[in-house]
Amino acid sequence: MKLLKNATSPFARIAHAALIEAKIADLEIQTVDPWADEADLLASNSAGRVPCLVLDDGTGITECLLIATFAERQGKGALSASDPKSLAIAGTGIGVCDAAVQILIGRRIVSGDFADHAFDANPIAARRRRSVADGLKRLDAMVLDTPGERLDLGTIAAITALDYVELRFPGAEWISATPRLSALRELASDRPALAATRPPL
Ligand SMILES: N[C@@H](CCC(=O)N[C@@H](CS)C(=O)NCC(=O)O)C(=O)O
Repeated sequence: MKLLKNATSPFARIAHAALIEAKIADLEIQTVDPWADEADLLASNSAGRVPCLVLDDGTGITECLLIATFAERQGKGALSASDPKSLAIAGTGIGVCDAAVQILIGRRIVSGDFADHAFDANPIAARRRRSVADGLKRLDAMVLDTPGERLDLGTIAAITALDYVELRFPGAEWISATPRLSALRELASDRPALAATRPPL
């Protein structure tokens, strides 16, 4: 099977990390640009977004949490993705990623360029910043002190959220420190699911 992804999408990272943690064999990775209307991506995902998992029979599974659900079932328990606390953390982590991505997309809608921050003055941008900041605070209170022997979906999503926010909003003064989540990230840093999917600096 083949995962269509790019290097920076937090959703693609969650899907990829879940597939690695679930020990899915013969996983091919195809890097695509979700903003370029690439034919391979549009053929498997009408929304034209990453991630998209294409099975050997051509079935396309979109949405990172659905891919994680598939990974959990295929992996026969190697990925823990159904414990209620882990699901609560995963949902909060995805909420942070979603709000952060929406700020980037807002910038692109307003000025056509991620680097132009005109959108950031919009009240919707302020709401999304609040979601990011409050979500990270909540994750900091919720996450495990140490990663389990196998990473669970909540831990994957929480660390992905922190890495993505730091990538997109380096040094932002509206984001508080996250000592527990940062410590968990450090402890889990060499786990293949995280190390092999880390976004570029
Ligand atoms: N809800 C989706 C979100 C996927 C998504 O928004 N991916 C972004 C990259 S971070 C994308 O492909 N954007 C291209 C576009 O919106 O056209 C998921 O959980 O997988």
